[in-house]
Amino acid sequence: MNNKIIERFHFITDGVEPGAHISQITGACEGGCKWVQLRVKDFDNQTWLNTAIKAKNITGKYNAKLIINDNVEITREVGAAGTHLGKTDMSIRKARDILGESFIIGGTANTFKDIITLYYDAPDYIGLGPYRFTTTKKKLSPVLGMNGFLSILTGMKENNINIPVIAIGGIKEDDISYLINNGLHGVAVSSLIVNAEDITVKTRAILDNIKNIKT
Ligand code: TZP
Ligand code: MG
Repeated sequence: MNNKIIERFHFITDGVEPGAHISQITGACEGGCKWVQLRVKDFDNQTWLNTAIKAKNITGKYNAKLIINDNVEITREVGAAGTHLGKTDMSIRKARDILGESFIIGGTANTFKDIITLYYDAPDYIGLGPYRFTTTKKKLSPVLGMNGFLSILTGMKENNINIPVIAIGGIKEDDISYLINNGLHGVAVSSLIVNAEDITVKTRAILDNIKNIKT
């Protein structure tokens, strides 16, 4: 069985070229990141697989988990830690049938209804968002903000739904402790890291900040 600990900090890659994803992963891992989601868009399957193999080699060296966005086959083929499935991707249930219990499977939610639907398929974590508007994702769901997050988290508590929730979408450095102090298990960020002047330095600073949060 893989270790299925859900980290508080998830880095999501973004870029047009495979090389961009790879250098981002190297930079984030060098800064101590233990959870990397490879999120590629419009790669042909072979390029995607080759990129995932490289990503697995790097994350493996740093003992970081690799999560493949929206591709159960590549997840299995490269021996990634797991996969993340969006609202229009394969269902969690189907992915679980294919991957079994040892892989991490995460799902995306934008509403409390999404959470209920996911709950029956028992994902290992839920990515909830967007917190703010972001240009990183096309076809963005409605922005939730803290009020949206709090009402969904309250609904989960009232219904005894106990799944780690990771905030996503437009998250800035100063939001992180606020989000975690308000019941989010952690955060998933892309542009905050991708656009950093020095990815390694930025990652390290964020992780230090998270380590000092008293929940
Ligand atoms: N899903 C909802 S928002 C988002 C995804 C994949 C992108 C998050 O990226 P950023 O750059 O941190 O806003
Ligand atoms: Mg998807």
